[in-house]
Amino acid sequence: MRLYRCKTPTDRLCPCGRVARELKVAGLDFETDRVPLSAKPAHRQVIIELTGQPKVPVLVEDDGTATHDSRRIIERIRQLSGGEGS
Ligand SMILES: N[C@@H](CCC(=O)N[C@@H](CS)C(=O)NCC(=O)O)C(=O)O
Repeated sequence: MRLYRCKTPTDRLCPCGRVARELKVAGLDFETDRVPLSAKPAHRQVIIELTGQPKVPVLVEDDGTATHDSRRIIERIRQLSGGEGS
């Protein structure tokens, strides 16, 4: 799976980092794609195409399922890792 996230260089400061931490704790393999700021919508075209909105984090599973909003992504990670909500 692939995590689209912002350029904040730590996992401690923002929703993207929160999701990255959760993926690591769950032990799920993922690739990271850091996207530029959404101030220029063209920079987030791939995100808009995937989710209809410009914000990251966005998690794309291997079957193409895309989830946005960190709270929803964290619920999904817990389902995928067999935890709460599965
Ligand atoms: N409620 C959203 C907030 C997402 C959010 O604000 N993401 C930031 C990056 S951490 C963003 O895309 N900001 C706009 C930008 O980077 O231009 C969530 O929890 O996922």
